[in-house]
Amino acid sequence: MKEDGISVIGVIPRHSQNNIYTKVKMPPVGIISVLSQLNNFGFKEVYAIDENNYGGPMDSTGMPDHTTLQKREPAKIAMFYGGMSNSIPRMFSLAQQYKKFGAITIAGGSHVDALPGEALKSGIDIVVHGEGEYSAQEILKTVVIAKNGEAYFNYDELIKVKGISILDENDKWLFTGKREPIKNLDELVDVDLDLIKYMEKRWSMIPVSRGRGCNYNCEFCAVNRQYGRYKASSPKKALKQIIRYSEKGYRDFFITDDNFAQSVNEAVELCNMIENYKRKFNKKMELTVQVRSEVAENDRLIEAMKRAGVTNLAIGYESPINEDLRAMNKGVRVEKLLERSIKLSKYFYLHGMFIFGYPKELKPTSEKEPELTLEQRAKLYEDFFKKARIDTVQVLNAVPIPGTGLRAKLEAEGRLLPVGWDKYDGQYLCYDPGPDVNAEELQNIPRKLMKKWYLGNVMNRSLNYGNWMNWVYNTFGFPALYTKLFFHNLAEKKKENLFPKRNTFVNAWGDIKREWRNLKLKTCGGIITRKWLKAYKESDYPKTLKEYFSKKS
Ligand code: B12
Ligand code: SF4
Repeated sequence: MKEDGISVIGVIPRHSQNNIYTKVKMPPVGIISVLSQLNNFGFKEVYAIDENNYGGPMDSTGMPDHTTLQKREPAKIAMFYGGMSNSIPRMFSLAQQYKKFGAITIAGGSHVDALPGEALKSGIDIVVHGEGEYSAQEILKTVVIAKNGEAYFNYDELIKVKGISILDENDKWLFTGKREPIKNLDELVDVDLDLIKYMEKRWSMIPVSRGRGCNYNCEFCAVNRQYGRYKASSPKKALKQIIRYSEKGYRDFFITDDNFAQSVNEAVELCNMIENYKRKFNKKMELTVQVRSEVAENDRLIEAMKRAGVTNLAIGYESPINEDLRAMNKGVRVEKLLERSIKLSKYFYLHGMFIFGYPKELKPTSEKEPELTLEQRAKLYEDFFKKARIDTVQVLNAVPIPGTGLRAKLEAEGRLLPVGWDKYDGQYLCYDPGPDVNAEELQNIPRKLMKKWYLGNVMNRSLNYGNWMNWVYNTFGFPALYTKLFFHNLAEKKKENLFPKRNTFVNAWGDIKREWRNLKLKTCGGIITRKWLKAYKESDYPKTLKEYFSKKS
């Protein structure tokens, strides 16, 4: 930290707590990457706080106390992560607070990228579209520091910066024009997570961002629209980041790319590098990656991932119904999803992400076809979880995220419900499903599915509270469990000629580990699910939903 000059704060606003990932402490890398590029700008201090992992001073409402933070280290530039819609109300209230402190407020991320006008009216001075690293550098070059220490930007210079939105002299929205995407991600300064101060806990996982964008274009997703086709930094750069944090004692890593295997050769190269590093320095490491099910088609990649220490795959299955997958433009069929998932389950733990009741276009009565009921759909989901051998599941309502084709469609049809951004976390229905679907039932089924998965059926929830029976069985029935799994694997091995090969002895141990792991996660998931259900019941949302539809009818 320098003695004089002005300071810059980056803020990751508190997001919804109704999420299966609530307990996972991991910062979004995008804003930290932006801040990491500001090293040589002569600022007194550049630092960040993550309100989702925060142990600093608190205010009387139990939220991070920015007034005290400002007293400790006044920041004249406040940068906000605006990529998560459910944290947007918090971001706006912080931006207004920072404006009162006299700071220039800047935000980037997929939400503000899609809705700059809203942000500019809610306390944000500058919205950065797309990738923020070079735009932020250029913006900050236009900042002028007055003799009294106040900071403001040079408007004439600012409007020359491409890829930003501001309000012009007449308070009208002004977009400065499209910016070219960053060509060489290797040239960026490495992401420095140490910029984040006042942490409450060590990170659960270290996020490593190698690539951006996606070659698919699912209707409900903002990625392709924000970034376009996939591009990535070199495997060497990602390895450097992994080594840096491995040397700080971290063992769990999360590759944040939407599809780790988008470029198979580079994914294999990175895996080989990680394997070599682990072997050479005798390091233990576990990696979680997000992939599409197509990864099952490539044995060379599966083998490399296994050897590198990839243990968890997060897969967006989305739906076990072909009609839904087609409407989403997911580019896969259920039969393939199932076949691939069964294969992948033999090598990895699978986390399945699902959307329930995907909204269809409203059709005139004459064109309507008979549809599955919501109950029938729910049953298909439950069957699929089991058949696809998924370890942990997440079932959400479809969220009309800003910047997606889904939102554009629902908006054009006048089907967006008047709910706040805080409800955009997948736990709440945010759109009108149309006259043939019971909105209340549609709202409740995803949570029922989660409840059943993590807490069991009614009988299980009362008799086997906290899964105590399973804990007892796993602990004392250990030899029986091992023998059962050993013979099960032996029989499977005879039936299937799997490649990469699996060792029956080792795999029985692996399966026992899986039983323990899943039991632990189910028990934790059960606690989180109970909390949500309680929070939901106590919230005003069920009433809002009822009132909206009764008024409409
Ligand atoms: C990794 C990831 C996760 C991880 C980790 C999250 C984390 N802490 O990073 C996990 C799995 C936990 C997760 C969970 C969820 N996620 Co998520 N996630 C992602 C993913 C795939 C990558 C994020 C990332 O690292 N991107 C790479 C960086 C480099 O890009 P970036 O963040 O966009 O940042 C760049 C620019 O936006 C800009 N920028 C960003 N901030 C700022 C700030 C300033 C000041 C400036 C100048 C520029 C700037 O510059 C950056 C660098 O170029 C994104 C999709 C995506 N590709 O972005 C979804 C995404 C962010 N997730 C999304 C969602 C919805 C969720 C969930 C709510 C899903 C759910 N219902 O469970 C949960 C919420 C978790 C929670 N607790 O609230 C949505 C958010 C959309 C929205 N408007 O709300 C996204 C965009 C995916 C989508 N569906 O379209 N997620
Ligand atoms: S959901 Fe996944 S596969 Fe589909 S566009 Fe988004 S990132 Fe790509």
